Amino acid sequence: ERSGSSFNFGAYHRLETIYSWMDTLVSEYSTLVTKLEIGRSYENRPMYVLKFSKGENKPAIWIDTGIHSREWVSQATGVWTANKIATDYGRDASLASLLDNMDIYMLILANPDGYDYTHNNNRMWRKTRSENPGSMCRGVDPNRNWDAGFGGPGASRNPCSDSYHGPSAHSEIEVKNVVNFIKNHGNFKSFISVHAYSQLLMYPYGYSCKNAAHQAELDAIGTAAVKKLTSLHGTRYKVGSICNIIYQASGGSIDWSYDEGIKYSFAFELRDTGNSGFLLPPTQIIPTASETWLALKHIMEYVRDH
Ligand code: ING
Ligand code: ZN
Repeated sequence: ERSGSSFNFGAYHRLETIYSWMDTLVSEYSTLVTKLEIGRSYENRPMYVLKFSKGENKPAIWIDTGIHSREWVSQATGVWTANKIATDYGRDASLASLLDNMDIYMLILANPDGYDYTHNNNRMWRKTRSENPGSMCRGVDPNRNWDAGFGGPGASRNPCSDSYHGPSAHSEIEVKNVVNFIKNHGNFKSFISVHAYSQLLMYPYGYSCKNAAHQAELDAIGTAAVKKLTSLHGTRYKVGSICNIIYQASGGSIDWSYDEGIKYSFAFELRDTGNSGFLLPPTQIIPTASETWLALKHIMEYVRDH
C-alpha cells in the first residue's frame, strides 16, 4: 500500500508511529530514499536521517525539525515534507533537477527524548532529557548548546531554565551527533532548522547583532522565499537576522553551521503568531507544511543555482 494513503498527514503522531512511517516511506521509494542512523539520544533512542539522493554523494541540503520537542507543527511539517519530496520526485521537474544536483537530508525528530516526553508527561517540554549533576532539573536547550557564541547573551546558566545552555558546547549527544554527521559529510551547502512559532524566516546571527558577511544575499533569498510562502494562503512572515527580529540567542544551530562555512543557513518559525502557539490545531498542519514547502523549494533551488 502507498504510504500516502495509509498515513494521516493532518494529525500529530507519536514517535513510534513516525519511526514506522519512515520505514514505509523508504520501502515505497527505495530508489530515492534511505534511512541512516546518525547516533542515539541520551535515553538511547535512535536518531534517523532520511536521505533523498539519486546516486553518488552530491552537495547537500540539511533540514532538521523538532529540535524543540513541544513545537509539534515542526515535526509534522517534516513528515509532510519528506512525503512530498518522495511523491513529487517523479512529477515535478524542478524537484527532479534539484535532486540531479543535490542530496537532501532530513532529521525529523531532532530531539526524540523530548518528543516522547511531550506525549507521555509534559506537552510543554522543550529541552533534551539529560540529567544535570547537582540539580533536580533535567534537560539542556539544544538550541543554546552549539559551539557558536556558546554561553553568551540569550542563554541561561540555570539548569532549571528552558534556555539552559548546558555544561559545555555540544554536551548534548543529540547536538553532537548532528555536528559529527555534518562535519564528516563535509559538503553541506545549506542548513535549515525548523521551529515554531512566530512566522519568521531568519538567518545568522543570533549570538550577536553584527551583520553576517552575506547578510544582503541571505535577506534577499529569505524575502523571495517568504513571498512564495505567502502566495498560497496569505500567511504573513517577517525576514531578518535572529538577533534583529526575535532576540539575541547564543549557541544556536544555524550560527554554528554558518560559521562552519555553510553559507545558506536559515531558521524558520512556523505558524502561528501566538493565538494557539505550540498547540496549533492539527487542521493547520497541511496548510502550514504546504506553504512552507514553497519557501523551502525557493531556498533549495537558489542553492542549486549558486
Ligand atoms: N525559537 C528559537 C529559539 O531557540 C532561534 C529562535 C532560532 C534562536 C535560531 C536562535 C537560533 O529560541 C524557538 N521558538 O525555539
Ligand atoms: Zn524552537
